[in-house]
Amino acid sequence: PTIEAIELHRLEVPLVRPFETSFGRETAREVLLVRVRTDRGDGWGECVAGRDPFYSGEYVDGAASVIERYLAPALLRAPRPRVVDDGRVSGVLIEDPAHSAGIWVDDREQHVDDPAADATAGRAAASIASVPLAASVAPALAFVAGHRMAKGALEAAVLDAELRAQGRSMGECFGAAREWVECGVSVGIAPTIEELLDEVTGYLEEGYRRIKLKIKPGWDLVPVAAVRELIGRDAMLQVDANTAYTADDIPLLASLDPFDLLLIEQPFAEEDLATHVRLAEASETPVCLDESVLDVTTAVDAIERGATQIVNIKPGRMGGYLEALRVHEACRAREVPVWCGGMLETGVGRAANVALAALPGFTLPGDTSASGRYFAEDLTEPFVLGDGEHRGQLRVPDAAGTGVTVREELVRDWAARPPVTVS
Ligand code: OSB
Ligand code: MG
Repeated sequence: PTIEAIELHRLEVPLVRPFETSFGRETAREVLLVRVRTDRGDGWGECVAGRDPFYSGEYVDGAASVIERYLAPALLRAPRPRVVDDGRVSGVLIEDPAHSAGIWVDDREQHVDDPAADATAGRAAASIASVPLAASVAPALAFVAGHRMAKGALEAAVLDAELRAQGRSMGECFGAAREWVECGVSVGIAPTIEELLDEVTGYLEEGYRRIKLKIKPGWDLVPVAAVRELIGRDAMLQVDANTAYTADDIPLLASLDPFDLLLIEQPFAEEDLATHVRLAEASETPVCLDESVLDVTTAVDAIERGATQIVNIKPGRMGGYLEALRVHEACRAREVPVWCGGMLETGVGRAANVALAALPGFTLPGDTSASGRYFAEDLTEPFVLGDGEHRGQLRVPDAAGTGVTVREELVRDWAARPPVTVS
């Protein structure tokens, strides 16, 4: 396909209940959707940036601005990618006037005659070569520093359009290993312990397989102890601090060990791997990075240094699904379990996350909750937890692209600003 225009849609979607973390409280999701129009049909992507630059430096006004001013114009002018598949190597070559040799997208050359070549790497290499337009997005946008969430939204929209044109699903493209994925739920900081326990009870009744509690200084040991007592020894429980602690808190965090948590997520600052290493050494509970993992390079570095024993994969934070696939592979090769994080996505982003969570390295339940955990009404057909043998699971969409349909009347009705078109 050829990209003809890029539209930005800004919406505000109320949350069914406020979501409070160590960095703030949200009562509505400010959504930025990107629609890519091509000569072979459209694709949609969701930007995961929040209203404020509190989780990371990115925020939705900034993402919309950088897309409109820099990223969308560059993508519309980008050279067409060329697929190279000569039986020995397969990948995507982008001929860039600034690089005499062009840019080679796939970093894992697949030598098909090499018996030592890893079968998983081969599958992923093939999947990238099958979506040359999506694979060309990151290189075309690399001249802009940072802004991974903005770039990831564009890549997701291009990937959706390209796969729809091929009649292929995201799950098939990514290499999904299952048709249903196990779901956890991320539980915000509550006004009281009683309200927290009520909320957790409701989620367990709905079937969620794992509870994640948001914690911060002053809201940690007591809620963790209360929820562990409520749900019993065997239920999966983990915590997420969103960078709220410092090195002085290592003894306090290590004192969570008796509660048998699956993991403790990002207790310290994004750039502070060293303190995460110290906690990992001082505590039995595995440390899991979220904010610190920006791409495959930072993921491998954090693993090798001992700063993370488990990785939260959020494609938006890593600049897109194709980089998320690389992180998944790197973790799998090192036997590091991964799980799919969430950013309160609507059905647009959720559909792609659920497809990603079906990959073999995703061995822990993700923050891929049902639509109803966030919204009374979703922008797509809702994601609903299964029952019977699929209790606590979501089905991986199998129709082309994301596999879900954006309800355009809702995009209009819930618009917070007029749409912007770049062409
Ligand atoms: O740290 O995982 C996080 C939501 C917004 C920003 C950051 C985070 C979260 C969540 C919710 O924990 C995950 C979800 O249910 O989408
Ligand atoms: Mg997190």
